[in-house]
Amino acid sequence: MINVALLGNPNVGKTTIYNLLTGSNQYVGNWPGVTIDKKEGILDKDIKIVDLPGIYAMDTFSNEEKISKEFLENGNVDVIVNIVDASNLSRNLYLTTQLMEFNKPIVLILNMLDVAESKGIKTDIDKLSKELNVTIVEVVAKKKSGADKISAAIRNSVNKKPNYNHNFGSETETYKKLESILNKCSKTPLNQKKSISEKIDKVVLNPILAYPLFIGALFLLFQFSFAWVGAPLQEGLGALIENYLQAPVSDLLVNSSPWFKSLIVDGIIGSFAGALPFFPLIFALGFGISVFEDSGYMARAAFLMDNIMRRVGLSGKAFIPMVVGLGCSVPSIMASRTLESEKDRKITALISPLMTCSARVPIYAVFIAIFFPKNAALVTMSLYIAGAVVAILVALVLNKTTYKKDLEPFLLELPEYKLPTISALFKNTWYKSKGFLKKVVTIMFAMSVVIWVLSAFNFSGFTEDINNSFLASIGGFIAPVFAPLGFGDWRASVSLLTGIGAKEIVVSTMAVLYGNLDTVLPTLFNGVTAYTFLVFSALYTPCLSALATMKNEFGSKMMWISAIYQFVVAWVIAFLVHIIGNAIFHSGSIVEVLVAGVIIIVSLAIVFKKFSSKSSDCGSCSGCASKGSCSTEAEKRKA
Ligand SMILES: Nc1nc2c(ncn2[C@@H]2O[C@H](COP(=O)(O)OP(=O)(O)OP(=O)(O)O)[C@@H](O)[C@H]2O)c(=O)[nH]1
Ligand SMILES: [Mg+2]
Repeated sequence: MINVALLGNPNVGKTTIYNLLTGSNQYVGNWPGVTIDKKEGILDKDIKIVDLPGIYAMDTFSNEEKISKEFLENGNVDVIVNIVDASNLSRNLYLTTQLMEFNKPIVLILNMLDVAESKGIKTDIDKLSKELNVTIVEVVAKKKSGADKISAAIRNSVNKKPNYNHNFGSETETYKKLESILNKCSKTPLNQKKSISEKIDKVVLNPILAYPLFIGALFLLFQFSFAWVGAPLQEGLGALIENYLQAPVSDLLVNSSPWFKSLIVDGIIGSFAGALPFFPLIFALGFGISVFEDSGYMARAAFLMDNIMRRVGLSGKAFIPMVVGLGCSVPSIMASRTLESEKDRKITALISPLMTCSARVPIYAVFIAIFFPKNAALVTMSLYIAGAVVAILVALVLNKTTYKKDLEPFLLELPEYKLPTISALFKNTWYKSKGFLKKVVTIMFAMSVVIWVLSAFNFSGFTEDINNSFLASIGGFIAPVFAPLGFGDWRASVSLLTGIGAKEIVVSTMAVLYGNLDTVLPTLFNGVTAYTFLVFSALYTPCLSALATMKNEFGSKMMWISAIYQFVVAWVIAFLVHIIGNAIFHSGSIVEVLVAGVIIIVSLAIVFKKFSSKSSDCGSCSGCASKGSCSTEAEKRKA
């Protein structure tokens, strides 16, 4: 077996090439730090390929970079396949010079030739290959070609003794030698036209337009997924299941025992009817987020958020795990590995699950369709924003109390904008949404049956009156916790409790316990309590998988902190929403409410100002002082 390690700077296409070589489907995205763990695959039966997190240089600090470094130092590596971005050679080859020190055969892959070409960069490959004494293969990995060339180059070089003729010396000396080699081998046009990315950034990062555009993009995302795709398809699918599955099966079982009919119709089909129709919505939302990620806009959003993040003591990089959290909290907790300091990693892992994950989306969809159909996108957006704002406030408090430490520089590289391919978009969307389908047929199905058993029986046997069931007794016990929030109904409490297993289960439990949600929920909730329920659902305790991930990454103490603090925060905020909502809609004059509202907002602003002090610049390079961020890692290193 030939052991090959794929190494290179972040976001140069390592995973794209890994997928190409091994036929795998690992996640690819247009920002640095997508891969955070090593992955193994096989090429032609006898070549083992290991995909690794991107790494800028060997003197590395973040956790995922350490994984690559340690693998190279301790792992079994016969050939290093070093992938470089042909449009950014000088920075990429700096790592190559460091890889040479391991004295292993290197195959250098020049990827992104299309981008280099569009920038007018021309490289003499033969010359460069001679200068560096390495085999070079040119590819455009995105076009899915070049696997044969790479495989041949690996076989050719595996038994060759490396003979690297450059001693690159210290960091600056290095850079100097590399520059002189590149001057000989590569030509970049002097009057380089502004690249398309630069032109787009003039608008997207414009100080006045950037934030309205960001909010507009989010609004469009929710309008598209909730109102345009989610709602109509949800209704259609729901009707299909009801008319063509639930009703006929119910007719079929007309002569069977009531408990058996109830198990099949209410327990099993009821739970599917309560969950499956949300799949189009989750798919559409995943699609929209994938467009943000693949196009390169997400990295810009992180850049825009850097200012706000700094005020709460975090780097803009923390925003990426938060965006990942819009899909699922599990990868978002893991994505916090890309942050340099332990403090940042812990805070980010604690706040990311406050972002609305896709599993919470069905809860929003059910309540919004019933209570706020005319303002679907606005109400949805308010819940997403609530998650983000609470996350930022929690970070602020943690930073001021528990995890005090100096700020680190923001080192997120802005990738080129790329037009995402349809196949890549669908792959990424499927990656985000397949978990929902899997849960519908596994945990949700199983939980629904358990819920049905507990709701259909008591010590005397089968009961048609759900209020006499085992579950009613359990629910009655926990319902008082939620009574001050306005939804002390035991069935709502039980649904929230099952949501700690997985958030998708909340609606399927409601479907089993309430039957037809459209007719029952309006008798138990009004606009204010419905919104309060949504706010609580948006913020409370992450699911068991997220808590297990927290334990794996940070230990059990963090797991318990995460579970308990989110419950408390959700409860307190939902309580405030309930009181304020009632004040606005159910009591007092509008003037009283407005005055009270202004007083509360001003007080919150004072508290926020008191806690947050604008951090000074990191001082690492002049770029930070003027732009608030290093545009490239290399600039920082050079500085
Ligand atoms: N234009 C162009 N884009 C490419 C090419 N190869 C990969 N990409 C895109 O570059 C981005 C990064 O690709 P990845 O394969 O995730 O890069 P990576 O090196 O694994 O990134 P990290 O895991 O973050 O270190 C994705 O948007 C890819 O679609 C190419 O040859 N040309
Ligand atoms: Mg990768």
